[in-house]
This record gives sequence, C-alpha cells and structure tokens, in this order.
Amino acid sequence: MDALMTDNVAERIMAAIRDVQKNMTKLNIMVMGKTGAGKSTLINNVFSRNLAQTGIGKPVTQSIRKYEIEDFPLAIYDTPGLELGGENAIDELLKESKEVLAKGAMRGISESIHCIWYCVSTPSHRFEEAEVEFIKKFLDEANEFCVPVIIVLTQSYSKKDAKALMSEIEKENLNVVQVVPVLAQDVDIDEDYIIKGYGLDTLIDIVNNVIPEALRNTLAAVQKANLKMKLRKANAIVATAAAAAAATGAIPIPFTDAAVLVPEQIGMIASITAVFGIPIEKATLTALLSATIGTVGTTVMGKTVVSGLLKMIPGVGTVAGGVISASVAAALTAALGEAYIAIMMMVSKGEMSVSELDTDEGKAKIASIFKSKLGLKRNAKGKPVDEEEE
Ligand SMILES: Nc1nc2c(ncn2[C@@H]2O[C@H](COP(=O)(O)OP(=O)(O)O)[C@@H](O)[C@H]2O)c(=O)[nH]1
Ligand SMILES: [Mg+2]
Repeated sequence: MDALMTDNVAERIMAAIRDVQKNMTKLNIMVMGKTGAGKSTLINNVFSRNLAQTGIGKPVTQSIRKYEIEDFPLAIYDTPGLELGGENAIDELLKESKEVLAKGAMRGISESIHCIWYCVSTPSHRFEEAEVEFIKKFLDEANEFCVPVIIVLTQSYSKKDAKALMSEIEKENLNVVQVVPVLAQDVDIDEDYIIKGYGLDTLIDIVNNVIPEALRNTLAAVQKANLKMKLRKANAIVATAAAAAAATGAIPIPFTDAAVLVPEQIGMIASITAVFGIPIEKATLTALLSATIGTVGTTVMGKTVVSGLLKMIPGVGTVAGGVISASVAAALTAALGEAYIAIMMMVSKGEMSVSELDTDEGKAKIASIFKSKLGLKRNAKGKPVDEEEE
C-alpha cells in the first residue's frame, strides 16, 4: 500500500476514533464508604485511567468530591462513609448525597448518577447498628431517584469472612442489587505467598446489568477489570461491520488504496479502539494497515494487491467481472476486525506494547494474524463457519 494513501487512511481512522470517544455518554459512579475501606484501591483497579492521581477532585458538596479526567467518559463521586459518628453526621451525609443525586437526576442521563457502590471492608467491619440505620435511609434516597446500589465487600482476602459478613447483611433485607465480595488488588503476604485479587469482573458484569443501555459501551471502554466484556463488544462491532459490508455489497475493483477501507471498516477500527481504551497513535494504525492490506500484495496499487488478498480467502481465487462479491467484502472486513481485536487483546494482557506494533517484528505478527483470519471459512455475513456450528 502506498505510504501516502496509508497515511491518509490512518488520519481518517484517527478522526473517527476521536469522534467515537467524544460521543460516548459519560458514566457517573458514586463510591461510598469509610476512609480506609478501600475505595481508592477499588477505583484504581477497576478503571483504566488513574482518576485519583490527578489531584484532589472537585468538591461538589462539603464532603463529596468529583473526580474526572479530560476526554475520559467517567466521573467518580467519592463520598465518605459513616465515620464521624453522631446523629448530625448521619443527617448531614444523607443531605449531601441526596443533593448530588437530585441535581444529577434533574440534568439528564449524562449528569445523573448511574450506580452506587457502597463499600464495606470485610476484615475491619462489624455491621453496626448505626451503619445499618444509615444504609437504610440512604437506600430510600437512592430508590427515590432510581439509582441502583451495589454493596461491595472490599479487601475480602478471607472468603470465609466475606461469606459471614454477606449473610449478616442479607439478614437485613436491604434494597440493594447485590452484595459482592472483592479483593481489588493482590495481597503479598511474602515472596511466594500471594493472595490473588478477584471479583472485579463480577462487579463490572453486575454494573452492566443495572445501568441504562446507553452507558454500556462507556462501561466496557473505561473499565480494565473485565476483558471478556471488551472482547464481546468488539466481536459484536466486527459482526455488524461485516454484515454492513456484505449488505452494501460490492467493493469496486480495482480498489485504489484509499477505497480499500470503506467507511464501515474505518468505523469498525475506531469503535474497537474505543472499546479497548488503548491510546493509539497514527503510527500504530499505519503499521496495522501496511501489515494487513499492505503486505499481502507486493505491488503498490490496484488489482495485484487485491487479487493477492483474495487468493487467501477460501473459495475465491479470481475476481470475475471486476467486482468483489458481498461475501468477500464481509470476509475481508471480518478478518481485518478480528486481527485488530487479537492485537488489542495482546496489548491489554501486557503481552505486547503499543510501541512494539510499528516495529518490523510487530508488523510481522500483525500480518501473520491477519493471514490466518483471512484463511478462515466464513458464511455470507463474514462469520467463521466453525463458530456458527457451535
Ligand atoms: N492488597 C490490597 N490492599 C488493599 C485493598 N483495598 C484496600 N487496601 C489497602 O487498604 C488501605 C486503604 O485503602 P484505600 O483504597 O486508600 O481506602 P479509601 O480510604 O477508602 O480510599 C490502603 O493501604 C490499601 O493499600 C485490596 O484490595 N488489596
Ligand atoms: Mg481514598
């Protein structure tokens, strides 16, 4: 693929990525719990950007602070739990949290609180009378504004203790979505004894079920604790793009390089990038393009590249009438999308860094993944046939 053309397509994908990210509805989560409960540790291990690190947050009431980062569609409302003691403290905290919930509800979906995580620390906690009383009043408020509340049992390195606390809480018949034990971060007891973190993927699945549909793409994108969710979203994006490529039908031949990636494919790459939330630069995309659509043919432009590509798709070989069939358009789109997902997964798992992608080694890896995806047998909508039979 011609370098100038590649650059142009990469530029268009960059613009599309900015667009997708700009159009994401902001997810607002309120996190409540005593100092030391593990709120900051939880937040830092669930979300892909470190919100707490960016400063002290913006006070929205006397004691509630809002944390957000520019161009990242997430806001965390850090709310102290019941710790000051005394009747006044309860009333003050209830008043302040109600203020935040009410203000948000008034301003519409992008400003309202979508979910509340009420953190209770498993090791330190006794479920005291005062806290139960507070939670009940607080849940009435949350209910009034239809905000779902999840009780998160933090620092649950002892599953036995977590279970005991859970059944104690369940006796209260609280109006919460679920009580979920987590260990947000590994606990290193000593060199060769480590308690592995767990539960954050479950927490994210629960959140996904209770938030409005319009926020689900945002959740998948801003979190890092549930890679399977990202993968599911990304696969759905590819299926949609491949079906669209099949429906709009033929890509004209010879497709010059700029036309190789049609809007569906550009949108697909942009949306996958957004779901993974990995900062991508133009150089990365250029590497992706040259290693997929570029390396397959040795000539720079036109038919040779195209027929080189097509030879790799089962049952195609030559192009009759100068037009690519719908199923070939779907297969090309799906292979490109799947290869990109495979790369994003490797980066997410730390098996490869973004900067490695535009090295010769990185490009070789991309090319080999793309070729293997291109070689899969697919149906007319671009779906691998083996998968379909499952
Ligand atoms: N290893 C580990 N330490 C935790 C976890 N949650 C909390 N901590 C520790 O408990 C202390 C208080 O946690 P922090 O997140 O600051 O609580 P916050 O005041 O509610 O924000 C810190 O020293 C954390 O390192 C966890 O899941 N794993
Ligand atoms: Mg904190």
